[in-house]
Amino acid sequence: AFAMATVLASPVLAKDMVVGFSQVGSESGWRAAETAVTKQEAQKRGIDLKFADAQQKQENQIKAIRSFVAQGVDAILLAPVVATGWDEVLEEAKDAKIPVVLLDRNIDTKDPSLYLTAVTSDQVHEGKVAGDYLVKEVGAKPCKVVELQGTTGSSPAISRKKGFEEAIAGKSNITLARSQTGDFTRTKGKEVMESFIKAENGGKDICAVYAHNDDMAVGAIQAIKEAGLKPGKDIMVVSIDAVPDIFQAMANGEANATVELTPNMAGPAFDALEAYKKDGKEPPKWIQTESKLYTQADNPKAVMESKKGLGY
Ligand code: GYE
Repeated sequence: AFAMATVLASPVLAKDMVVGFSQVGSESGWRAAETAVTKQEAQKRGIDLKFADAQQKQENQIKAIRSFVAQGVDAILLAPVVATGWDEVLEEAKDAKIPVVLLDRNIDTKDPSLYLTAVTSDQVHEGKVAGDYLVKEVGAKPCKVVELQGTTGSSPAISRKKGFEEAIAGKSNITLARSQTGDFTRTKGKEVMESFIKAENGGKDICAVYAHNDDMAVGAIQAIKEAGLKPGKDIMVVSIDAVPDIFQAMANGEANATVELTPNMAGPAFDALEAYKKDGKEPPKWIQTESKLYTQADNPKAVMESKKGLGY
């Protein structure tokens, strides 16, 4: 266990808490919403949030964490861009008795005491939900799938690939023909989809695109249209996040399904930190957020409207 509760000198009230947040960057609509919600949640609770945008670079995150430690913050939120390479800097935070909460992505470490808790979805499950949907829709038809992966080495890219592959395993009519990173961005998602289309008979041989996030799916939709094909019909589009733009695409019949990920990871993180700081109550090691499938049948326009105010 994270052996810190006993050494806390005096309880820190939420409104006196200073929390450093090392954010990945602003690669996606979901990420921008997470940043917005985190700032709102901090403000609501009277937490002084120190925000650092790492622009996708782990070295920037390491620098930010060191600076938070030097400033003596009460806690650190870390959305780790990649899964590996955190032990050294997290040991520094631990030595300084500063609890670290992981947000939305996991890390690979042999020492779980390096962080207090992780607020994430089950990313393997998300990939599985997306894959199960596709398997059901495709039925017995032959289907060549192309995959747009998230940032190489990030936990959601690794796990969403794994879960999807589990879902299509043993389905001999479904093949994962091509898979490449689109770095979770629209621009790269579009670029990579263009190259897939070129390599697959102008896109005519592609039956579905599975994107690890909605932004890449939106980029892919653009590429499919420019190739003269109909996204959502000629090529099915399945992704993850549930940002408003994908509901618009679903309402237009241009996307088929998405798996919802809440941008409010900070709420549960702050709850856990407040309880921990107040009476040393250790949270569970994993605070899991929900993963819900939405399709064109789920009134996408209304869902889109209901998302407003949640950081979107
Ligand atoms: O799905 C994607 C973002 O880490 C789970 O990162 C998160 C992912 C999210 O860029 O849009």
